[in-house]
Amino acid sequence: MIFKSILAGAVGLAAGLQFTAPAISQETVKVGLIATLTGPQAASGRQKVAGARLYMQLNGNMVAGKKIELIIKDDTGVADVTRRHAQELIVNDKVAAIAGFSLTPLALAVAPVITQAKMPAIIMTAGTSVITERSPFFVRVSFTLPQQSVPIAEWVAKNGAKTAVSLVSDYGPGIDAQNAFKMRFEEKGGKVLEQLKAPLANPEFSPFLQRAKDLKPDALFLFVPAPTAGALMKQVIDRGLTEANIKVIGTGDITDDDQLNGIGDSVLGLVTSHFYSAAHDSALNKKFVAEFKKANPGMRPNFIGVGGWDGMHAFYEALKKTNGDTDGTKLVDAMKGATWESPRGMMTIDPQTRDVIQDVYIRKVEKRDGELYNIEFDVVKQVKDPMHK
Ligand code: VNL
Repeated sequence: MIFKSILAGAVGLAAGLQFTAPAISQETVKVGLIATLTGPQAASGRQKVAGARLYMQLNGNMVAGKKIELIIKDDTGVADVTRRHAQELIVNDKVAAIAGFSLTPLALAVAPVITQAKMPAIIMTAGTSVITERSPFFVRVSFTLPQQSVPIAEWVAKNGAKTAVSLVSDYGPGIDAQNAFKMRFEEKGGKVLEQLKAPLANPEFSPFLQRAKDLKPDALFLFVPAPTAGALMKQVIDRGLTEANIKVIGTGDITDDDQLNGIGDSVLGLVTSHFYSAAHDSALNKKFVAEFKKANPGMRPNFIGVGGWDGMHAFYEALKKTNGDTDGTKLVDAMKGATWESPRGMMTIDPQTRDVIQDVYIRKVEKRDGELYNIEFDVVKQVKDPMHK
């Protein structure tokens, strides 16, 4: 009896095997998404995961005959945790690529790991220029701070500012933003009176804002990582800086679409430069925003969400190009020079630097249908990072 049923089971198994053989040979290709889902920067991880998932939802999970599986890890914003997840994803999960990286130190932490493993790593957020130079396996679909800061320096100089003060978070992207801003503003005849830096952790901006106010510059240039924007802008408003005859400007991180409605009407009219606005006027972006909202009730996509979307797109297209070959070097080569339409507009991966070339928009905070948006009114076309040699 037992023997019979084992036999029957074995026959069934054999038949089943034969029947499902094509499905078994259908390989799964894994992508590890390391996001910051807890801690002070958790808003970034939420956006990134939502953007990546939406891309897969709307574009399917079959690429070059392989099934794409996304493995999501929370690095809590701590570089050691990012590195450990990267190692485990590579060694245990055998992923074909990793992606994510909110804060610059998290991206830098995986550079030696990906170089050694020849593992493509798609940067969806972090914006310090030097990151892509730290490993030939980095590809960036987000932005760099110098790329965003130069256009706003030009805009504010053109609009009559002769003096400026900058205030940034004291780490990679802040330093990059501040230096690029100063370089171009002074090339255009302006003078940066002081470059102020506030600690990244537990930010207390008030003393720096008071110092900036006392210097009475024509303009105050600001950068903080987007999840910190609400805290910064509240203190900017409380100090009366937006009314003090000082033109407050910055990169779009300070008015990002996730935080903006919470910051409130006091920032109406504030001008920033950035590569993405939820109000960007294109058919693809309208669809992206509508689908994002439908899939994530109560959320509106920001530039980090778009980074999640475009990071998946870069991977899908590369895998198509290699006909499903997951060799890391081949995948990175396939991403070099790739051009596509993103919800942000057209973008290209620079084949020399593996960094993103894209339009940078000048935008102003306005109210539309009862919500605050960054409304684009000028554009610098296809900007390369100015720091890469
Ligand atoms: C960075 C740059 C992070 C800009 C951000 O938000 C941002 C970074 C998380 O490179 O650390 O808005």
